[in-house]
Amino acid sequence: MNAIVRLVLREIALSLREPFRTASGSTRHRRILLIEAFDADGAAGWGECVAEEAPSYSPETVDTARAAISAWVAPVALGRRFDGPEQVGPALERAFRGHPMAKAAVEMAAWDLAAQQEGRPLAELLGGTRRRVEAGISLGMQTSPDALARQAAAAVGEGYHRVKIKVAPGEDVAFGFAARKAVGEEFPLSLDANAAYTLDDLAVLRRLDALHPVMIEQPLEADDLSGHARLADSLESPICLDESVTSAARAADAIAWGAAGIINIKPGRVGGHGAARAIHDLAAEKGIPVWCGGMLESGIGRAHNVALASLPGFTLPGDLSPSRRYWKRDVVLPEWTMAQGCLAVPLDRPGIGVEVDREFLETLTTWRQELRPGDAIR
Ligand code: OSB
Ligand code: MG
Repeated sequence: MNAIVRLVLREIALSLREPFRTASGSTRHRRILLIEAFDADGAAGWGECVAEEAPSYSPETVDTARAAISAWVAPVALGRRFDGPEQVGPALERAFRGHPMAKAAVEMAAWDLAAQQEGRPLAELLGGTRRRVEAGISLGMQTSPDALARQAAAAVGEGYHRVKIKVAPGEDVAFGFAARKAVGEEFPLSLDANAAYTLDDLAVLRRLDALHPVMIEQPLEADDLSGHARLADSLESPICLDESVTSAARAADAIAWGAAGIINIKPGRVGGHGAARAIHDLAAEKGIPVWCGGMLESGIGRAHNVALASLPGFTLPGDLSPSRRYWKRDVVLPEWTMAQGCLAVPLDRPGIGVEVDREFLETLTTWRQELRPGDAIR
């Protein structure tokens, strides 16, 4: 691929239609860090950083990612000859430790850029085989079980292939029962605890298990692989890991430990498409189903997720909802839409397959920085 000669970092402010509450906090107004990677011919690739404002879901934040990209990621990516985008992730891994979300934002922009340079859809470059991907919805925590039940029933009516609800100690059993009743006995319902429980909560986790969810996502803290392995032995429901899986190496450990019956792959969490693909390949080899998670992304991050989810091992519906579920107006054209509970993989256009609405983006931009080879900002 042609070298990246300029990076434009930008932060935008984008408000969700409704606050999204999980065990790790509530979000209404998102600060989203976007990356644009240019080559010398003016071709551009887009990336989106999934870090949130506060270090609740992960240790990284929008501000740490901004700093890490300016000081450490950009100098590795800029001006360097890479044979292909698959070399960008390993170069970043060798260069410095941690900061997978900061690395992923630039790595993914490099994948889009490479796809643009080749005039091929990103999904195809990644090895995708699906023309459409099944959508699931992740419902934020509600003030009452009735309110959650209404949302869950509406989601089934809209055609989603899976409904996930957020649970936390004290807001779990009654909400879970209400959701199960609303979606019906056979419908794929899943529970996501965002690391809110401990092994001392086994009694309540057993009551949630009795709802026969398709999985219980990240019940215990991120670092606790052995705890998840013990829990997997105590419950019927498969345990899915999200926060715990920050790299391909960690995914390998989780599988070897018996800590992950299912893996939620978010390319933006694990260091980018290269690592996401490695986890996909390993999971397929070990017979572990995977699905593509989400982080309340704009249409740009969503495009990357859709492209990844088109790979053959993504056999379960992802947290991939259409634009209007999140935003009054998305930053891409066309916006992401859902038909028969699926998002179409844009295979008729190069790169991420959607156009960034630059005019609208300018009105949302709160901070901007340009980086060229040689100007690491420390
Ligand atoms: O745990 O999967 C999660 C959103 C932000 C941070 C973490 C998570 C989520 C979601 C929403 O569940 C998924 C989406 O629709 O983007
Ligand atoms: Mg999760």
